[in-house]
Amino acid sequence: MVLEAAQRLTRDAISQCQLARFNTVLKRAVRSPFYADRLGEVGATDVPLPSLDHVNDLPFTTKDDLRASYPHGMLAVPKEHLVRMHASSGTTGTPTAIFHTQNDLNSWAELMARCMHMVGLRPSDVFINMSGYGLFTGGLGIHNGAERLGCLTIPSGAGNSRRQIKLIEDFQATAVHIIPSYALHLASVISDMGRNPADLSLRIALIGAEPHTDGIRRRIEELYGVKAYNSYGLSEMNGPGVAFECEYQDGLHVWEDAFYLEVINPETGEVLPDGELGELVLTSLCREGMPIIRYRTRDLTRILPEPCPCGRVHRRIERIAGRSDDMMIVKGVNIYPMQIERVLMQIGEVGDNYVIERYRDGFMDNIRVRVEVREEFFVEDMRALTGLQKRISSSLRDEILITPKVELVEPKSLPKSEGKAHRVVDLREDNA
Ligand code: DLL
Repeated sequence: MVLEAAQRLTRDAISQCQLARFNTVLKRAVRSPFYADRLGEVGATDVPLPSLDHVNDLPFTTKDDLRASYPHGMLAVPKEHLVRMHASSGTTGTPTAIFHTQNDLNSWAELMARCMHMVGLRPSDVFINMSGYGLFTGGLGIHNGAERLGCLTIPSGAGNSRRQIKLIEDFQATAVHIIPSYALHLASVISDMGRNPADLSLRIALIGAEPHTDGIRRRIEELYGVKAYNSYGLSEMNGPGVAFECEYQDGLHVWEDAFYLEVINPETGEVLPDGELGELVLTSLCREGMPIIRYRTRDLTRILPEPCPCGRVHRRIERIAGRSDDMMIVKGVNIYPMQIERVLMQIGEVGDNYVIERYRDGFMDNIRVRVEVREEFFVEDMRALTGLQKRISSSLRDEILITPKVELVEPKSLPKSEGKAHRVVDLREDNA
């Protein structure tokens, strides 16, 4: 019941609790060396915000700030109050560490359980978490939510596809958490075993942790005969459990009693009105151990202004269009990998994996899109393949305004990672 009530908070209740919680979080944050300085600079260390309109006066926090204050500069409590640390999934540069108290973990599990409840998971479900455990928050974060909801929770972890399939079958799993690119790979392993993924007992898939298009979601739904719900989060804001699709699968509700939500113009920092595309900025409203204020996620999205037909008033964001740092400039045109995926997924012959290679062509940057073709279309008829290649090129040109090189490759020939997919490979000399 508590889970249901939290989803159904009224707008008034959300606004009231946001202001109170924002001020509590500010009070906690100034106990950390980082925010004592940062908030001190704008004179915001001991005066509560009179209204949420004043959030705008507070400085942003960036990934570089987290790196510079690594490991303990943002701690707002004594170390003995902490019970868990996670780290973000970045592979380059100084890592970032995020710390949690027991209360932080409890509220995270509650939020995660709320997401799962929203899409219809119940204690009667058998839930398999195919996320990597360890520092990645998709493991323990999702796990604790599922247990909090009361599901039988199987921590199978990433990879080892045959064992995953056996676990689903032996325990008649009804729900799964799985990274979208791995869901497609697992389906092909099941098909290779001469089986149909749709014959498994699954009814719900929670998919997230990496950018993906609605086309990929539809493929997953068709392959497994499930409803697949987009799940968004980031380590800096706990991990999964920040925003989640409801039964209408049209945008992700951000739990606004726990996160203060803004979308800004990434160039100017100006807050944009609902409906405009920009960079998502989040403030954790419930954190004790390591509050983070106005965090620039670098994820691009917009707040959907229309009310959701489900009646929940926690505002929705559109699925993530890309990251500001994923943008490629090719022949003067700005291109995001998700634009390319959207086009590819509309072409029936295109298989489940692709990679975008950036390379130097004389003095210019260019891109090559290597695309797996579905088994049944990968025929020896050169004419058919050349026709397909031309069709992909021209559809891409319509979307991204330049004509990239397109190379068709055999099914299952492109590298596959067990974690988040690496869709863009940079082959330019100075980046090799
Ligand atoms: O990926 C948390 C998570 C785990 C979310 C499991 C959902 C499920 P990080 O490793 O810190 O945390 O990576 C966060 O991944 O800023 C986005 O760029 C991207 N991302 C996460 N979920 C989505 C999504 C976890 N549903 C970064 N769609 C974020 C698009 C996503 N991008």
